[in-house]
This record gives sequence, C-alpha cells and structure tokens, in this order.
Amino acid sequence: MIDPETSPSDTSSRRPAADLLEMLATGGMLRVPRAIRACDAEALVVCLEESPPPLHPFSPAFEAQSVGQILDHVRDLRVYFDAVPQYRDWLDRVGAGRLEATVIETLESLAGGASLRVPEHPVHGRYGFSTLRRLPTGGLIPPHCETEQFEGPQYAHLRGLMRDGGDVLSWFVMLQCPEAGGELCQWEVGRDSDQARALYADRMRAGEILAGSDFVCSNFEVGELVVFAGGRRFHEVRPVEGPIPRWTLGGFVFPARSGELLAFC
Ligand SMILES: O=C(O)CCC(=O)C(=O)O
Repeated sequence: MIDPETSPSDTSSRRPAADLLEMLATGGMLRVPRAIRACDAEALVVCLEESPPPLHPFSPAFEAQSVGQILDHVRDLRVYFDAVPQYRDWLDRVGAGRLEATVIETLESLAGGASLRVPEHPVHGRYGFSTLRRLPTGGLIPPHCETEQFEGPQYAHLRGLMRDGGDVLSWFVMLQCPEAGGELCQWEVGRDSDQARALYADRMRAGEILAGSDFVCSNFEVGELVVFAGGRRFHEVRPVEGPIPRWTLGGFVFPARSGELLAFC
C-alpha cells in the first residue's frame, strides 16, 4: 500500500525546519504534505465507508466517531486494550498495515531521529498508536486541550511515564476532506489560563468564554500529516458541511521521563 516515495528515507527531504520538540515548547504546528499517498488515503476511506468496522461515538453531545477505542472515551481499560489488536488486524486486512509505521517513522524524523515507541501497560499490554476518526455532516470536536484527559483514572500508568509538566502533542493524517467546514482551529488560550478554568467549569459557555480570543483555522490536504501542541492550546474541529465525511487517522505523542517519545491514542 505504501509507495517507496513515502518511505522514511524520503521524509528528511520534506522535513520542515522546525523540530517536533521545539514546536511542543512554542505551541505551533508542523505540516508534512504527502506523508502518505493520496491514493492510499482514498483506498482506506473506500474500505471504511463500504464495509465499516465498528464505529464508537466520541460523546452523545456531538457527532464524531472513531474506529478503534480512544483512551479518553473508555472507563474500563479492558475495553480499550481488547480493541487494540482488533483495530490492527482490521488495518492489516484492508492492506493499510504499514500506515502506522510510516507515521511513526515520519514523526521520528521530525524529532531529529529520536525514537518513538508505543508503551506497554503492565497488566493489559501494548497501547494503541492510532484511531480513525469520522466526522459526518454536522460532526465536530468542541474546544479542548489534550492535557485535560490525563486527569482520568485510565491514565494512571501513562501519567507515571510522562515528563514533568505533562505535555502532549496531537497528530493526525488527513484521509478525506469534507466539502466545507471541518477546519482545525487553534486558540491563543493556554491550558492554565483563566479562560481554560472557565471552560473546564462549563463547556456549554465555550462560545462566550472564547469570544474575543485570537484563533487560527486551517484546512489540510489529503495525505498531509499535521502535528500540533494540542496539549498546550485549546483547539477544535469546526462542523463538517456537506455530505462527505471528514476522515483522519490520529493519536498523541509525549516526551517521557526516560527521554524517549511515547505514543498512544
Ligand atoms: O482531526 C482530528 O482527527 C482530531 C483533531 C484533534 O482535535 C486532536 O487530535 O486533538
């Protein structure tokens, strides 16, 4: 499925000047066009839409679904860890088994060759690296900051691995763009600000709380890998307009106490 053109040896020539960890510190965004081939992304979306694997809702409050379980959305760790091999098998079955390795190699290249590893939970086994996310018509992801999720009990093990400060990067690969909408918007609102505390207290007031703050919205091309400081700054995905669902493959990366980069989804 993956062309030699997109193999890791090629990523250095397309490597943006900024480094992954520097970006983490400054709260910016890295974009790698053609991290995977557009035709591979399209082939995967055809499989997803024609014979969909089980889709899990993000929340009853808004339209967004995932293939594979997102750690933030489960309370029972067995549900999360049981889904990991099922998801991997499904990717293999549809010929997309190399996709995760390609993203790992590209992220390592962005981090100046640092190694990136998916950790093992001491009881349940290996974490997942990615999930597939589907936003249908009207689908959105409301303003959030990834470090919020680490409060949950299901993160006890990962919290112990994190470098002090608990920073995390979000990454995704655009697989299918909607006709309109679906932009990723990043707010100039940090995770420890007064606005953040107001948001944590009442999500329903997000529009009012964020009104007047600066934000930047971006659209992406199919096959593009996007990495941003999702743990540091509030961000959202705007409602999808039109009949074409927005599909992405995504997950999270964080610097560990050990000095390594660790990943989970
Ligand atoms: O577009 C996506 O897949 C999700 C973006 C996002 O909100 C995140 O990764 O934190």
